[in-house]
Amino acid sequence: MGGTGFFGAIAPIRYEGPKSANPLAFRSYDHDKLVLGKRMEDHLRAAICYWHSFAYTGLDQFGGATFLRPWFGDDMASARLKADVAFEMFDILGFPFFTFHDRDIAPEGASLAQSNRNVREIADVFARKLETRKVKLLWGTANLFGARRFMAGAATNPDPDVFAYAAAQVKNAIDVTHQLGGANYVLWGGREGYETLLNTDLKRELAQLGRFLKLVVEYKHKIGFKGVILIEPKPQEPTKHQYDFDVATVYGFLKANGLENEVKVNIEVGHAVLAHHSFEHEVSLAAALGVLGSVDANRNDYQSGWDTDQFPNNAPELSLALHAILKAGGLGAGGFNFDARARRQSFEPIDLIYAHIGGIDTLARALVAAAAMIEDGALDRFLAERYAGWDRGEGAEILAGRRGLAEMAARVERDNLDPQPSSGRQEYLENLVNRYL
Ligand code: XUL
Ligand code: CO
Repeated sequence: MGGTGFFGAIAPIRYEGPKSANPLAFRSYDHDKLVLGKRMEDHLRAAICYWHSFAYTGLDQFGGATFLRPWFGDDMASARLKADVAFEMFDILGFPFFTFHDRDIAPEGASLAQSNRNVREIADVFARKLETRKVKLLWGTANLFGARRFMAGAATNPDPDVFAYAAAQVKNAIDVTHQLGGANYVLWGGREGYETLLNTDLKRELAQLGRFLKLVVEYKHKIGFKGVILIEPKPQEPTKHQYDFDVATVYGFLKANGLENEVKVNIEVGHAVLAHHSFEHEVSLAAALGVLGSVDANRNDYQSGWDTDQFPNNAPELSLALHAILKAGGLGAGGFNFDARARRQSFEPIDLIYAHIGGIDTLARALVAAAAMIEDGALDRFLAERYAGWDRGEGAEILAGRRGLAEMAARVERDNLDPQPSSGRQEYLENLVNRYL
């Protein structure tokens, strides 16, 4: 037992293969294993998030903290202890990345200047730890939703001084993300939405949000930050109606602000479910629109209607999304960030480890199944054949804009066209997917 002693005698987790009964071993995640010619670790780019693992206390609507962590406190000594424990966990799990909000890593001070100094002080602690480790920063972000001042929104607040305060906080968060070599910077609009239109000027708020995003992009270029700016869609919670509802809504917003080539999306599995989409729908749409950035890996309860942030455990379901990601050429600078928390009864340090082992093993199994789908090619062949008419002849002419309604009408009538449907073969295809799992 070394360091803080928080994790006791838990040794670094190793791959032992699917036959292993050791609960402290990976059974599917073999980081060096080549999948479609690329290391598993490089496909998944897994990250441990700071907030759920080290800041969440176990509280819910009906009860307070159940996690009794020795670093729970509002002082810098606690923040340093938290950083030590966090990096011990990064060492144990060996994932290549981590993520954080500014407020996860350091306490708020008496002024924003002090709060920002606190964040920079812990970022310096991180910087020193990163020198001797392989773990890197996948993304940083600012918490613009927890503090009382943000109750009516950050960028979308009726008070421009709150906008300015949020901008000052984001500037600092981008600065430390840049300093730490972050691969991305995330904006999740936690309070960017509304409860009732009776007190909300929706048109103004959308314009404010657009201005804020433009400022973030401008600043990124000004300081030479090469990471990708990501927006994380979510349909509801905390507000009744969030402006970044889903991938389609965010894309429309980016287009309206001319930012579709500057900003991508960070898609969270549970948020897709809350928007009544499947995760693979959100991934496929983002890929089709050219804005697929990164993933917040978790799962949501299908009945609750609120955000449950559980660890992934359903490989068959995730394999379809992994298939879409592989077809899109991967996540690039993105990765799979475990935006997931152990349940409030799972309060022991070892529960954090079990949770992440299960999460990454699930992703690894889904990845291997998705790679088998690609290698076999049957799914892709089916699609290619189904749409082949668009690759040639009249289909290609229509797409290229060389046929008007009148010309098509003339051809259909002249040739007495009577198109016959062909089977969509859904059950056949579903059976096929099950063969790869
Ligand atoms: C909230 C959520 C956030 C973002 C980062 O539902 O997912 O944790 O991922 O702010
Ligand atoms: Co998230």
